[in-house]
Amino acid sequence: MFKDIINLDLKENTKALIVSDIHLQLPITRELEMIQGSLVSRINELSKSRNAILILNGDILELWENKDQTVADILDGFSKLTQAINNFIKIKSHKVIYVVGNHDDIISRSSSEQKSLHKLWGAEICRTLHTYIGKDKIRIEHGHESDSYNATSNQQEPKGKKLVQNTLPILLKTMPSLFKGIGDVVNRSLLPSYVLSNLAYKIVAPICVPIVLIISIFLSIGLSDDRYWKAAVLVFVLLWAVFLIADVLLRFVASFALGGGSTYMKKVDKYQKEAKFEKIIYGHTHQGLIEKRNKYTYANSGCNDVVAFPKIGWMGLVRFNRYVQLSNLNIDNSKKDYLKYHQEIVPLVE
Ligand SMILES: [Mn+2]
Repeated sequence: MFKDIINLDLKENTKALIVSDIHLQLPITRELEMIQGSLVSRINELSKSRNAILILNGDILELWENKDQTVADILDGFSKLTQAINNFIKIKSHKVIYVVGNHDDIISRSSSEQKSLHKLWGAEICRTLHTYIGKDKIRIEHGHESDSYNATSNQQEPKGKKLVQNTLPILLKTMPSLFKGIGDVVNRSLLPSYVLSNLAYKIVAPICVPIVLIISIFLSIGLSDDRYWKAAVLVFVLLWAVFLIADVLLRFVASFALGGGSTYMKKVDKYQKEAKFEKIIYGHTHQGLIEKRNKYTYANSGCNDVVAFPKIGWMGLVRFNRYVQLSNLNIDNSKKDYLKYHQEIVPLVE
């Protein structure tokens, strides 16, 4: 039931909707309910086309974080989405293709999970989807193999999986105020900034600053020596400067060390030299876009998930806001410019 490569011939006037990185898991939160509603309406819209394909480009299900949840559990839980997909495949010329990602990689190895996916969503399952439009060879993959932290080729368990399953739960348990929500940070070079901003806004500013100030003022009055409160203020000014400088330095180091950004794109360029294609459609990074490279076009289907973006906050210290990102790529092979990216960003009120 699982194929390494599916070759797909697109009939004339075919529309394809490509979505990825939804990380569906139970229980259904307010954000997941919003995402489900949006997906249902996009699938219903796609259903109106006679020839239509729904391409689920990996990490649709979150099977790393919750090892006890099965494909069937999650698909049954998201009943509105399952219903919409069932209505979609009732039409004979419609197809659902599930490309396996890293967070749902178990599907590529478990035939019972493949059966659930086939039975409940009517999906054909693969690692790579190949199709042609005109002279263009288009390769559709989740994209984790071009990410050294999540590639499966070199080692048994990718580092990303160990991080999600072993390291992150410990950090969340011991220091929740610093690490909660870190998985929503899209840009890897900002991961240290996220921890630093939590340290500044959740611990230093509301707890440490008032306590030290009160004690120093108390000592200044009690001992009639104003050097105490002056020393405390000086320490905080220095600390503020340290935060600003550390943020810049850590961003710089992380941009090289954590494998995102240009490091990732170099791998994709290298991959194009081996696999030869005119267009590649990835997911995985959660950063949706269509970009012309030297010899090919790189497109990314973004994500349908909660994301955290930085902004400059109080006294120039970076802070993060959470949003729901709803994105997809569309293929319409009746058009010359057949590939389009669309995204919506909905702010979340905490
Ligand atoms: Mn992924």
